[in-house]
Amino acid sequence: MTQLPLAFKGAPGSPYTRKMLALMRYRHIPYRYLVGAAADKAGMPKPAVELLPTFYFPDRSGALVAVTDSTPILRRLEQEVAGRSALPPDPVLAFVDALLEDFADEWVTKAMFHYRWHFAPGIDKAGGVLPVHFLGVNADESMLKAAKVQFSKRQVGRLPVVGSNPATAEMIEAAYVRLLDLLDAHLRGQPFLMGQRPGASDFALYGQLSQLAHFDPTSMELTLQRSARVLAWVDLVEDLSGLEPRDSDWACADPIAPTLLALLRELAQAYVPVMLANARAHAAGDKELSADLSAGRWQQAVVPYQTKCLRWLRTQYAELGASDQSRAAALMQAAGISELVCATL
Ligand SMILES: N[C@@H](CCC(=O)N[C@@H](CS)C(=O)NCC(=O)O)C(=O)O
Repeated sequence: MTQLPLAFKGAPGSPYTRKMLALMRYRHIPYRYLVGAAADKAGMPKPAVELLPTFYFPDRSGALVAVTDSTPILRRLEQEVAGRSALPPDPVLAFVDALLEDFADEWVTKAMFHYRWHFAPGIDKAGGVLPVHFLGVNADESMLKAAKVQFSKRQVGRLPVVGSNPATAEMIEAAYVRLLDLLDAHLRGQPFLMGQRPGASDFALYGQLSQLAHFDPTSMELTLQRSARVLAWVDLVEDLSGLEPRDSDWACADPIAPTLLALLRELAQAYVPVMLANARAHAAGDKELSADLSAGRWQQAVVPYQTKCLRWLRTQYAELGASDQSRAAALMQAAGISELVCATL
């Protein structure tokens, strides 16, 4: 059983940290937020791959174990802490929620990384601010200056790893603008992706937008120009501790709201073809993937972790009962994204 308050390591500039913080505030899960170096100073264990956030859960003997990956952790917290669930009870809506959660985590994050490390004002701001989160506000100025140079260089160097390069930059930016418009249209009808109460996908999207709309200067300005509504939504999802959700507040999966279907259609533009191309390239032992999108050719390094994400989604789909699976299949078809679960790799 989870020991509360739940300790975890994170940082304000990490979209997945922000996803989990907002989730825990909404779910009334008490937590201990160990920012930057605090976890190491407290002697917390290290995970196999150091990622933010890292959660510390007790094993059977009570010893703390470091655990990463927000998506399975969110589900583990549903098992261990009751009430105020962020997972829809209708299995078809839960599948839609998982799809949109993964889209935010694995696709929208490309926009987040691109806007942060592609444009000079973004590099300057992130390079200046983010190291302070780790080194402390009272860190020595010369140390911060050196960290700024070193950290920015490392992150800019990772742009191609997440898929931002001269050929894809325009595609990423156009996709972000489309997302803002789709989200704006949806939020005119209901306050969350999942209806009158938030689901996992709301927190995942919030996590990425906490940076895109509120930190990185180029995307901040763009977000405000395009939709003050989306910007305000991010402010609100940050702390939903006062929302009193009811069972009847979940969205309906059939018929699905036209604005939610429009968002699912967006997944066909790049997320689905890139996830499939990634899995195929990984299975073939290739290091690079390429996918022909309607906007042009997408090329980037293979991301092995995303083959795991695809597998999770396919398992969730395969485990749907027969009638739920045909409801989900009809939805996927209407959105033009059936391949995600049907294509043989
Ligand atoms: N799949 C992970 C992703 C976590 C992740 O990528 N975190 C980033 C920061 S937002 C990180 O720690 N990157 C490692 C690094 O920068 O070295 C999750 O859902 O939590």
